Amino acid sequence: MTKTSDDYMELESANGAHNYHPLPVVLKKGKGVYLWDVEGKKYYDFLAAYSAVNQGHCHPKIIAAMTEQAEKLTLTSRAFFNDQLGPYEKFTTDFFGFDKLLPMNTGAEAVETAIKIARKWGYEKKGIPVNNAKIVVCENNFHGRTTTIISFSNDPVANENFGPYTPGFLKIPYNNSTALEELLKTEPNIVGFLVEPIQGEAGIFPPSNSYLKEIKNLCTKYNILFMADEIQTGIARTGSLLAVCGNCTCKNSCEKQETYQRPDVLLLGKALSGGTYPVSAVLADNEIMDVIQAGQHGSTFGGNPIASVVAIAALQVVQDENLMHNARLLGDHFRTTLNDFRKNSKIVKEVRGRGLLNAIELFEAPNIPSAWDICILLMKKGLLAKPTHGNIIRFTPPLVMNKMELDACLNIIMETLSNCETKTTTL
Ligand code: IF1
Repeated sequence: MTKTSDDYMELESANGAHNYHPLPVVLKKGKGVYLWDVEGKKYYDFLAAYSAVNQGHCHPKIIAAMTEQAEKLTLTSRAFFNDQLGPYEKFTTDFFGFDKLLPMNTGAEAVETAIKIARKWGYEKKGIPVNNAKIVVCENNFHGRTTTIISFSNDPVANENFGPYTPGFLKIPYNNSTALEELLKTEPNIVGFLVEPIQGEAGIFPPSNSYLKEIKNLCTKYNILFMADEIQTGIARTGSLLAVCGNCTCKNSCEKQETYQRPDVLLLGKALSGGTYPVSAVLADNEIMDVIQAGQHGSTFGGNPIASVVAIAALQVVQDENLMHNARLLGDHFRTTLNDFRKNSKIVKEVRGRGLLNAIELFEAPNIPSAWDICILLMKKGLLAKPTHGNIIRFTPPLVMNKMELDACLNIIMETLSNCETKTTTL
């Protein structure tokens, strides 16, 4: 007998750890901007697996690269060389303009890698007394789920009862370069500043226009590493190749561009594989990356042949289809349209974002539906988006969406919100 959505949800509930609370939809197929559930209902994907599927579901070029490689060689470990890692490292360091790449699998591993690099660089290149290195992070950061990373989270849901916590992190408010400078003036053992160029989990908060430039300058002035976590914001999501590229839409990050605030350490994940495979990477120049020598860091799967070919294909698609440009145009249209709607709305408090990394924040009141309620209504109308923090909805579709599809989605969103407005007045 064929299983229904309810059957699959029951199976997970009975046999899987309850570490997620998904929307009640069971998906079995994806193509481009569309997803289908097990009953065959079609949806617009407005999450894109948290920006991992920027290139759209099952992009034929990425899938072809993956399946062709899967039939040849999947994993050698780094005990031996393989014929795909070198070409991938060459392609990707050229693509982003760094000397070296260190391959890992998940975003959290890339963050852990960056932390290890920064500490070792601090001891060996900066002469910080051993075991005294400090890394500055921001309040409301999200960098992953490992014990060290949650140690510097200030979200109790993420870190409560998971202590003892890893020491060596200092927290400052996000989007406040003065706070960074104050700290740098007084604390000599700082080795780096780890930051999301646009905070994601916190609710999609683009910083002020000058913030990235200010923090980049401070990192240079005080000789600490500017470590940009672009795991979510990178790879065309925000309308440029990287969020640190600013308003440049060229196909490669380029140092000539005035708006480009080049990080010392660049962290990538998610869309580096187009959501087909866990692929993450840390990029840096030689004087930084060379602190890591044989045996000091690694991973069984990091740099495997499938990941290597998949990542090249995924980046090639971003470039060939100029997804940064599309993300920028559609993102502007998305925010303009919803901001017009907001002017007459009693439930939409704010529309914000950059490129196709957007969120709407709802007013909170007993008669106003929650973000969850609205996501359920959107789901019924065939659009999948994700609530965060009770009153925020993230809207992050695959970047291969076209204007007609986006307009259809905007109609679904505004119709759903309008229905709630009508109900709000009668309550
Ligand atoms: C979950 C959010 C997205 C990240 C940044 C590192 C990682 C992430 C900036 C770790 C991961 C995820 C993981 C996902 C929810 C999610 C998320 F809502 F929390 F903020 F994307 F929007 N740096 N982000 O955003 O990467 O180890 O997961 O590969 O369910 O925890 P990972």
